[in-house]
Amino acid sequence: MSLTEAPKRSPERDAFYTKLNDKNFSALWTVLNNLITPTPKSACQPHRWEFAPARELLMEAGNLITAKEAERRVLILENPGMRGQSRITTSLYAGLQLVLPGEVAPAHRHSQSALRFVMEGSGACTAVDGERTYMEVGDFVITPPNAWHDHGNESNAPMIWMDGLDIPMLSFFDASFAEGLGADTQALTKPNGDSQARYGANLLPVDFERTGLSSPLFNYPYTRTREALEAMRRHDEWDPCHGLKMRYINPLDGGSAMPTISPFVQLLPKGFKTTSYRSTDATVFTVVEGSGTTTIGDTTYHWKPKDIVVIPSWCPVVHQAHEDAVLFSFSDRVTQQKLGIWREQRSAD
Ligand code: GTQ
Repeated sequence: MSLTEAPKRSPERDAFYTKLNDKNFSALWTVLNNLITPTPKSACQPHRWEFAPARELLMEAGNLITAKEAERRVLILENPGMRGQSRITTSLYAGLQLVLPGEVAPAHRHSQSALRFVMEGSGACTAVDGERTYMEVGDFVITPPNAWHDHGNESNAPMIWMDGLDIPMLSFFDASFAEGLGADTQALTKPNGDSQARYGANLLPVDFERTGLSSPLFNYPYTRTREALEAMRRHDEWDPCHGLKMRYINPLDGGSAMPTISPFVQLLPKGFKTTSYRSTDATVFTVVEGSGTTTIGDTTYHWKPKDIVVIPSWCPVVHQAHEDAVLFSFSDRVTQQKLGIWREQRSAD
């Protein structure tokens, strides 16, 4: 028996395998090398989606169906190695959502966690658990598991954001629950900015009791993120693999802002080239500012603002910034860390 090679077949063995198959058995030694691989083997492929053609298709969708009829008018980013499975990585889903002026995406809730990363538009809003937030380009917004949420656009321009959800992960665990509210919008029980005031000022209500694993903050505005990155570039050393890379945290415990998804933002200064890096969390990134290239294995992808790139597990990655660049990314790192299976390798050539 070998971890890398299956034993030879023979007519006698094949006959036995057929007999096993009829009784809902199979022989481990015929599949072991594919089950327990020396390093990650994934169907997930690296890929880049350019924003401009994606936007054209979204606008075409906008003429075909309303947000209300669609429930969510989203173009799913299908990983080329896993077509038809609604996955951008093995464990994560991503899509591009369009809400046109005057539209609503009706209130519903589900056990899947969602993040929004705003790509275009200004002043559309999402309501989460009785509170509304208005969204701007670069804002990172969370819908925690089982939270009622609806989206609206009272501005006079289209609003486009990237959705990231843990849909494949919950399918894997057969743990999907969902329901509609039966109304376009949920009742608002809190003033705008309530959670920012309560949890976003390094303060907590004195008798605060935690209810879920998600951050009590649900909008991380880009203006504050960008200011932080800019202030740090004057003092911090650049990390050879990451430039200046930050995690979006849950202020209650410093862990990931979301229970199953790790969101990040990073600054790469003009001319910076990272050293090769790989990790077991397949990562999706989108470009907020700047342009550059990312080499994944032996393929190089050029990127510019709003493009989306997926990096599969354990593929060596090198980023190069042609101008000051800001990348937003997300992966299942926090889940892998909770399970004790996450690995990384710096200088992964
Ligand atoms: O906005 O609630 O891309 O429920 C997929 C499922 C977005 C949403 C998606 C969803 C949503």
